[in-house]
Amino acid sequence: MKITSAKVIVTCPGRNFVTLKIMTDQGVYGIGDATMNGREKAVVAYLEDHVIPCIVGMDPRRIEDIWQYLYRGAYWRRGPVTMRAIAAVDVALWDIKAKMAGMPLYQLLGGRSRDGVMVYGHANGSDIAETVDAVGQYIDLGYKAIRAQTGVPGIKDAYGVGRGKLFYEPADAALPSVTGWDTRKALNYVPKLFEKLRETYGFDHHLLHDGHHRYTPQEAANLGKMLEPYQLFWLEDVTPAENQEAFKLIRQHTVTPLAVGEIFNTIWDAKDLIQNQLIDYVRCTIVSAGGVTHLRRIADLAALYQIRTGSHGATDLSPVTMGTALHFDTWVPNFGIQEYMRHTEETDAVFPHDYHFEAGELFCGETPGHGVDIDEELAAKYPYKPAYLPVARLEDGTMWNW
Ligand code: KDG
Ligand code: MG
Repeated sequence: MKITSAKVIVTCPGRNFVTLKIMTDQGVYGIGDATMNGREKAVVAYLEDHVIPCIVGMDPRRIEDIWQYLYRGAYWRRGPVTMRAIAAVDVALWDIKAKMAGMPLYQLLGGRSRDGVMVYGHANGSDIAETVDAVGQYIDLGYKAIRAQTGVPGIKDAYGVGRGKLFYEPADAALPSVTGWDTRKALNYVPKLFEKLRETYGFDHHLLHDGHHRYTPQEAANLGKMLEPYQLFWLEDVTPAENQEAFKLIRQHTVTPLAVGEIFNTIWDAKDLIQNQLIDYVRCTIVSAGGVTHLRRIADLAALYQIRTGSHGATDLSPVTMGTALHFDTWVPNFGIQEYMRHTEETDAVFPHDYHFEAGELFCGETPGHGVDIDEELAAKYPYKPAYLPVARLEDGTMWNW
């Protein structure tokens, strides 16, 4: 069996997505997601100029060997562009293998470990009252877990506050828009949101919060401690994780569970955090961390330390990643939770898929493969549109972490 050709499809049904389609001499094809929010074309060039010419003619059944060829063979290891390109190939090849086997992907991974996959949705508002209402809407929709983000008085466009309902798109301008940040104001305000949420809805639902890399380790420890009475499911990306040791300080001061990993690309980014038991959930997902083949290694390492998965699932991860992640979640023994930020109707139409939401859980389908396709004709109607994530500055103009 041979790979005969491959192509990259870029489409913007409300936001940009980069999709790789691999064709074979047996008529079976597979698709993988290669989207990198705000830097899409870098991955397109990597795939078109440096990956596709190498894999045409290879045996698509040799998934592991092709993964190693692309990782070791590039010499330049790791990094978000390389690992997304590898992920796109890997997912397309798993799709092909599962289609050839006539099985849904989760069966090839080891079979079903659970019926449904608990997801969390994004509730947000411009202030506490609006966010409390938004959380109520998710509860009415049957969600068991909800991430809550609020605008903070005095901060321009605090992270996570959207314009739409059930989904929002942070990459919203042809050049990065400038948002603000002030840690003191956030530390004074965010705990009040969770106090109000528990007072209003009690303790039956899981609540989550994303710090989006804004706090220093000491400030993060302080936030974790202040949130303890509200029993969060997790506090996410509370400080940047390039220095994995930073989490020691946070861990020494708070029992609020910690989640990290949506911008990690390899097991090496998470190794010290996992082996020193500095986190509770690892948030790497299919597209950013080298596909199914590599994510499985991360999850297996995490399992040794009772750390569970919590795959990133924002709107910039295409339905191809969501579908594949759901097969992964259905199998992985140390599953924690899956993020689920809904896509627009336009996006769902471009990527026909067989997963569905019911009572706070997502269910992958039984179609052979990962269950997600791309309607190329429809995709062509939505040409690429430059869109960047915002940047953040402190009040005095200093650049901060968005
Ligand atoms: O492209 C960036 C988004 O994926 C990110 O800001 C979303 O932090 C995020 C989350 O937790 O979903
Ligand atoms: Mg996040």
